[in-house]
Amino acid sequence: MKDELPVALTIAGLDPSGGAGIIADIKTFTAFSCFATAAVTSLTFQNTTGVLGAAHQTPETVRDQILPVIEDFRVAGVKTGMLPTREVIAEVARLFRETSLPAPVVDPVVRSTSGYDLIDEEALEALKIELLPLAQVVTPNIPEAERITGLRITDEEEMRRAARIIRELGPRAVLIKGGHLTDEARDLLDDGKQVRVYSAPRIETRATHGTGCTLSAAIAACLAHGLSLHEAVTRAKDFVTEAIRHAPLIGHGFHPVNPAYSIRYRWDEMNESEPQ
Ligand code: PXL
Repeated sequence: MKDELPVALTIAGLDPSGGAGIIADIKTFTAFSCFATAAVTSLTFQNTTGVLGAAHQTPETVRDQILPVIEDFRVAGVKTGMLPTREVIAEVARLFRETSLPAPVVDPVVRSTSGYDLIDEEALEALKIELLPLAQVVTPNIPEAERITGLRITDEEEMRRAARIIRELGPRAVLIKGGHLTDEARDLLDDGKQVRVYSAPRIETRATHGTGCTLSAAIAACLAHGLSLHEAVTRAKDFVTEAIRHAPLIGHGFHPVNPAYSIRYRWDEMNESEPQ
């Protein structure tokens, strides 16, 4: 029987202001009826206006968070987000090679929306060499795809070329998010057999903090439920559009998306029945 509540794991950074990183991932897993688990790779200091700094975890503390979880639970879906150092990436890659963890959705987080480098240059190389070959799917946005390939990407043809180059690094599939490019949010999935384009209306908004984290977590959750990658991307993209639409306009910078828009413990129902 399929698990009703499959366990999903995020290995990512903590954004204490709640918009991105593991907090966005946990909300997303929960919205997709997964049981959320999380290992912190870096404690960042930030709000919606920018990132002030970060205290990175060590390979040992990352491993020591993950091992007890996978010894106890069968993890059905995994995503990785901010992996700040070469050493943390090497350890995470080793865990994927040596344990029962399923192949991850890798969100190759490089820089925050506000322009802060969340990982260093050595870490980018380690990501390419050590982690991408183990990925089920890797989900760069345009700037990340440019950093990984060294290409300038200004149109869909160049997105296709970049996807092919990234696929040659070893992941089973590559999803390049074209949101930075055109009037539509057009994403391109290359799985080696087929190239598909997924399109959604681009919403004119400053509520974009956490979109990448939410998308990759939603894909991992759908894969944990046993959906195909195509179905997972379709549902995840639709979910991100809704999370942007329902974003609370809080904070003075890029507002956080709201992956919890559908989660309420009878809140509306109970408050509606209360006398004014
Ligand atoms: O959106 C990329 C991202 C991922 N993870 C963490 C972040 C950010 C952006 O700020 O803070 C922890």
